[in-house]
Amino acid sequence: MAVKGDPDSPVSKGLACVKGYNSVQALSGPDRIRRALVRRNGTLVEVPLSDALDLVARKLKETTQQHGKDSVALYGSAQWSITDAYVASKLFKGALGTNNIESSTRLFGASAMSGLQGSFGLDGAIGCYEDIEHADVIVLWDVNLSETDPVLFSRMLDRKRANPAVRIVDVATRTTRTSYACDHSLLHAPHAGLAVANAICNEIVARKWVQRDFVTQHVAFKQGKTDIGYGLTDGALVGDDATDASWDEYVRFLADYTPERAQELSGLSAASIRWLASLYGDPQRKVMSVWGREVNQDVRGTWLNNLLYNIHLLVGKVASPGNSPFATTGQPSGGCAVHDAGTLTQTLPRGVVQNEADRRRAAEIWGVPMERIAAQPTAPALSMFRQLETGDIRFLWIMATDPMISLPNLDRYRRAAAKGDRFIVVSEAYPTPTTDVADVVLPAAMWLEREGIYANAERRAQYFERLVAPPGDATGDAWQLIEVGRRLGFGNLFPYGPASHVQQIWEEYGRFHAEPPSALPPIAALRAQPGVMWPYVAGRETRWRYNTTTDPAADRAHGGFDFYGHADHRAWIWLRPYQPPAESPDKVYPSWLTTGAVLEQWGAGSMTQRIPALHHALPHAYVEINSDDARDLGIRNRETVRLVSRRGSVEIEARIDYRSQPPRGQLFAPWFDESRLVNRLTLDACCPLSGQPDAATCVVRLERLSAPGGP
Ligand SMILES: Nc1nc2c(c(=O)[nH]1)N[C@H]1C(S)=C(S)[C@@H](COP(=O)(O)OP(=O)(O)OC[C@H]3O[C@@H](n4cnc5c(=O)[nH]c(N)nc54)[C@H](O)[C@@H]3O)O[C@H]1N2
Ligand SMILES: Nc1nc2c(c(=O)[nH]1)N[C@H]1C(S)=C(S)[C@@H](COP(=O)(O)OP(=O)(O)OC[C@H]3O[C@@H](n4cnc5c(=O)[nH]c(N)nc54)[C@H](O)[C@@H]3O)O[C@H]1N2
Ligand SMILES: [Mo]
Repeated sequence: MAVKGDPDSPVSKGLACVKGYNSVQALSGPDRIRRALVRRNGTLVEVPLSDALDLVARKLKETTQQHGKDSVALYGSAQWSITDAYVASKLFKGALGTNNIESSTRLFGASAMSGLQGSFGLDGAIGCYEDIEHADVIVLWDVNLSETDPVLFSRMLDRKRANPAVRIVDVATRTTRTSYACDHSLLHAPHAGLAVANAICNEIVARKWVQRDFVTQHVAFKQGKTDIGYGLTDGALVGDDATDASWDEYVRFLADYTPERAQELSGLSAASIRWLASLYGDPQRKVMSVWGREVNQDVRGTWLNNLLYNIHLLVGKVASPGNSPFATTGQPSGGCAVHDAGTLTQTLPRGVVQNEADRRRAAEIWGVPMERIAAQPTAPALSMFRQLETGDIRFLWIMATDPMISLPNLDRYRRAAAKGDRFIVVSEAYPTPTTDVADVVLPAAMWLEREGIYANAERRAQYFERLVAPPGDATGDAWQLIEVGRRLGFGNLFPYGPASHVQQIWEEYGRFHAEPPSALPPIAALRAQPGVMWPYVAGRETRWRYNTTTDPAADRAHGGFDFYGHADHRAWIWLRPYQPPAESPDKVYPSWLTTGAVLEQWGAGSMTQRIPALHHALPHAYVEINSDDARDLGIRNRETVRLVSRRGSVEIEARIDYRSQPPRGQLFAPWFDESRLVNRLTLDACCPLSGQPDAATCVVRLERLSAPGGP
């Protein structure tokens, strides 16, 4: 087995990254889980798969009988294929009748989703990757694409190489390999995006760069709640209660955000802010903004998404080739839209549980009584683990994700999961810190060992075949869920065959999305092509939504654009103020720590650490220190230091002038390494509108372990 990029793929154009080229080796690590495991007297022992599935079904039934249907929960993943996700939602929401289902999507994409819904009324990207080939300016807000999406970044650099006038600007908190490859690098303090984005809008208005016709015809102004807190105690999502605002009110609101004030809040110079605004404001240039996890992972992540849309809406640079505000998202099914297939507590395969019409549609397609689908959302991801802590949740099934590494404030949730009377099922391919707390482990078939469909950030559904047999008793996640559903007596809801279930499930899911705004391609089209974008209507995919020349759901009666996601057919500019983060540097914890991904390792490292070339290239996490700070502190390259936050501490190797350079007072550490759990330090505050944790940035103290300059 070997891997090559698919030259016919319109996304990768034949390229793969170093993880892609080595990916098949992730299937054959020596400690691959091949059999089901059940914990007996403290140790996991092999059992026949059907015994393990019987036990899972029995525990599910017992727990709901004794403690009610909301005492069981499923924590899944955007690493799921869409068909896995759909079956999971059907089993929990449609069969068991609990909304206790969440996924890792909450950790990276929830604010992208709520931001799109606030600004446009629907989730799913507006534009597409092809915008790269049309843009004159590409602004990267916080994404370190040279490490986290080198294939997409290559496409941007190709655009630049072919058209030297194209400008790529990196707006970030530290200087990375991405910054070096860009034309300009602008640094600002963590959590200052709200101030910078509002100041750009202030400057666009002051310089009269606003596209008046577009704004008059297609935009409405809205005010939301401002006293929303940090989601620390109550996990319930806060609603926005939009009220109308006027243009004059918006201009008065922006008056607080002069470039000079934003400079004070962000450390980015007023001149740089004015220059950035001039790129957006220039009527001759098409602008694409790309942002990722860090914009979303903010206690005001929804607001920050809204503000980035505001910039594009003011200058009318949206929904046309090259004019594109674009949120990239992470894991394979990370496009934060319909393909989530109902795997967040509030979502159904289409719409939300609070909406009666959405519940009725789901009940009809699933063939269940409508009353079975609970009308109130339950606990978004971190609250789900807090309920495990309190005992409100007693049975938790974790699939295709490794929360005992990836959750923030990790010690708290590791303790919760380890409590004696909690029953934890983990579907996994390898032993991980999450299987360490499992009572049952179900062996998972991985990518290429089963059929499936992923959907990427540009709304492109991509089909993959089963190419090799899974090891031992390993099966796909959907099939495990189906087997447990049948054991619970819901066989009539899961009438799928072992070889045909992916096609059957995709067709059933397609019934949720039969109308133009979100119509899905048939599986035959997916099998015939390397990916198809939805909305897919009359055999054609949609590249730019809301544009009446390209989107079959948009109505020309509204002019060039029809923002049909909102009942008023307008996109909304939100008045979102700057507010400070949940914690900021102080005397005791003087440094910002930002965390993130590195090229060689994926997610929690369980797959890439089993690939020898990647493991040897970067076996362990480290902390990067600004070289001047390191000299002042007497810290030498590669000595071990201790990082301490309000929540925990980690001993870790110091790196100076390594692959990136944090500014003074700032540190950076990747979080992939199970032997150096960086998430013991991070904070579990949330954006209260989206429920997404602000997991990636917190304040810490750096301690030396040896005498200055010593060994
Ligand atoms: N501090 C900090 N924390 C973070 C982040 C950060 O930047 N900083 N990033 C956050 C982000 S963006 C994300 S997306 C999350 C990611 O966090 P996780 O979702 O925990 O990370 P992954 O490594 O993608 O986890 C996937 C797991 O599924 C297993 N697996 C692979 N294929 C299959 C399959 O087909 N079926 C099953 N059942 N299992 C399979 C893999 O072995 C792996 O253990 O972490 C978040 N946590
Ligand atoms: N090699 C590799 N690639 C991956 C992944 C992986 O695990 N490994 N995971 C995939 C997934 S699931 C995701 S979600 C994406 C994530 O990919 P990206 O969105 O690129 O995320 P990171 O590299 O984790 O962090 C981006 C940058 O944000 C900076 N930053 C921190 N705080 C702030 C802030 O307040 N404001 C601003 N403007 N910037 C800030 C950080 O220093 C960091 O350099 O990558 C995907 N690609
Ligand atoms: Mo992610």
